Amino acid sequence: MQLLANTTSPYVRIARVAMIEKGLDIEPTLVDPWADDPRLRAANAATRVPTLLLDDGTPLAESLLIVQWLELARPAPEWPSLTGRDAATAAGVLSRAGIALGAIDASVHTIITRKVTAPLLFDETPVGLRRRRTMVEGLQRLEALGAVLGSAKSGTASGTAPGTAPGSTAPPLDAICAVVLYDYQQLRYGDQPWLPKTPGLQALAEAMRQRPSFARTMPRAA
Ligand SMILES: N[C@@H](CCC(=O)N[C@@H](CS)C(=O)NCC(=O)O)C(=O)O
Repeated sequence: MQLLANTTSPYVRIARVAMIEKGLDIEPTLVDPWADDPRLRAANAATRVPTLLLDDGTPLAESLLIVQWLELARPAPEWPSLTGRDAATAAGVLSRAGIALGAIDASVHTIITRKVTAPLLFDETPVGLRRRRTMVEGLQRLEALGAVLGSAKSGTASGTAPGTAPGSTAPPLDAICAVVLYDYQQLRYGDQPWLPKTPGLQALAEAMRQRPSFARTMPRAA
C-alpha cells in the first residue's frame, strides 16, 4: 500500500488520520501535485493528493472515498467506527463533518486561486469574500456545536461510552474534519484579523494532539 501525499493538504490529513486510527500507519510517499509528479498522474487522473494505492494496485482518490473504503476494510468493532454504527449517529457525524469540509474547500480554493490571480488578490473579490464567509461561518457553527463535537470526540460514534477525556478515544469523522480545519486555518490564515476566535475548537485540536494520528500529521508548509 502506498499513500501519495504532501505535508500541507487538509485532505491528505483527513485520510492519514483515518488510516492511522484504523491501524494503517504507513509512511506517506511525498509528491508535489503541482509539479505533475508522474506517479500521481498515473494513479489519479485529477493529479491530486491524497491518492492511496492498494496492495493490488487499485488507486483510490478523494479523501472521503478513502475513509469509506477504510470503514469497510477495517470495520467496527475490531476497529473504531469513524462515521457511526447506526444511521442516526452517522447522520449527525456526517452533517457536522460537512460543515468542516465546506470550510476546508473554501480555504483551499482561496489558497489555490491566489496562485493564478496574483498579483490581484482573489480574497477581496466577490467570490473570494464568499469563500471567506464560508470559512468564518463554518468555524463559528462548529464552535457553537462544541458540546456535540465533544460527544463525538469522546467516542460516541464508535460505540465508546461518552464522557471520556478528549483525545483518549478514536475520534469520529466530524471531530477529525473540525480539527483538520482548525489547524489548517491556523497555518494559512492565523495572522488574519477576520479569523474568528474559536476556543472550543482550539481546545479540541490541542487535546487531539495527544493522539499520534494528529500529532504526526500536523500541517507543514512545503
Ligand atoms: N476532493 C479532494 C480534494 C483533493 C485536493 O484538492 N488536493 C489538493 C491539495 S490540497 C491537490 O492535490 N491539488 C492539486 C490540483 O488541484 O491540481 C479530496 O477530498 O481528496
